[in-house]
Amino acid sequence: MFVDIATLHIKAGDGGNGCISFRREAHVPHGGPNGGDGGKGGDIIVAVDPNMNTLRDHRYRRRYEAKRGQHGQGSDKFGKAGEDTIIWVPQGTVVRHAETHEILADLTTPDARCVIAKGGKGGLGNARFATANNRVPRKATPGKPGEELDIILELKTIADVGLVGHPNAGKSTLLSRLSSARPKVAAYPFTTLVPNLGYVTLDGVQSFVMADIPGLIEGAHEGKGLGLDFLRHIERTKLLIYVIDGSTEDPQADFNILQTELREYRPELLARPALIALNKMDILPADYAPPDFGNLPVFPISAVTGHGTKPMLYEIIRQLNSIPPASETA
Ligand SMILES: Nc1nc2c(ncn2[C@@H]2O[C@H](COP(=O)(O)OP(=O)(O)OP(=O)(O)O)[C@@H](O)[C@H]2O)c(=O)[nH]1
Ligand SMILES: [Mg+2]
Repeated sequence: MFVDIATLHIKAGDGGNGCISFRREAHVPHGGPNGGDGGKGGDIIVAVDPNMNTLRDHRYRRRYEAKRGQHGQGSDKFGKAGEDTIIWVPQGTVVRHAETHEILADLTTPDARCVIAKGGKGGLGNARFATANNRVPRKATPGKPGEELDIILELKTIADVGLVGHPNAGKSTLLSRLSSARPKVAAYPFTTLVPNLGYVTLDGVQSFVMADIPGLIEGAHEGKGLGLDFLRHIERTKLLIYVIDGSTEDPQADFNILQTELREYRPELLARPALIALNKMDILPADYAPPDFGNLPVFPISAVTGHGTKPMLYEIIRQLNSIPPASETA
């Protein structure tokens, strides 16, 4: 499970002030009050953008303000309301009050939106205060301040598919090939130090979430390399993809090492539906015969060129569709 968190400071717009004004026309001796009301300040609204998948964009924009309402004017002109500010978030985002941790909104549907900070009401113009006894009211009220608070956005994503492989096998390359994620790729081991998530689309439809995690080596369960701790990120995936570098001396032995390490971490992981992405086919001879990996389906691919990935994607979708949805426990 990947948890994305962003803390934002938000300030709704202040209300505009009411206006004190009197009619001044040559032929009207005692002009009455005509000060208009101030406009309402803009609200801060949090709304779902179904195309967003992470809170990444909010890490850099920490402060949101909505426009203030305009002040009232003479001639009974009301101030214009301030424009609302919309903070776009991915579906599934929970909005909390940063201090009390109270849930302010839980945006579960693709069209969910919620006012999180209300704009201040506009003040009243003096036209409102005219009475039989007071025809020249010199009174107007100021606009109310807009609400201001710190909020925490929280998004929990469960990856559907986890990539498991040795360092340098091409996991990050595959993720960047299949999704818009841009994890670092380099020709040395342990390039990936923290897991990356990508949203894989097939035939233009968002299909599933794929997680790229750091490479595993023999002895990882004893702490070698980066250890096994990051496997918790893929513990709840429905499907595992073993990314095997087909150009190494013994891809079969590489695969066995991966399985041994997974078994050491959690034997249940071996029972999880899985398939093999036999990678780097572009640098192997055309007559290369894939070794035997037991019962698992093998897809010879090139993460660099994308060759062979489409049939693998169809198989992934097929398998995901045949797995009943996992019950949510956390
Ligand atoms: N020729 C070829 N090279 C590839 C392919 N896939 C990945 N590579 C190269 O292999 C190297 C490692 O790729 P990464 O995607 O960083 O590998 P990784 O599995 O994420 O590695 P770690 O993050 O270290 O665990 C890079 O130099 C890639 O360009 C492929 O299909 N063909
Ligand atoms: Mg990597």
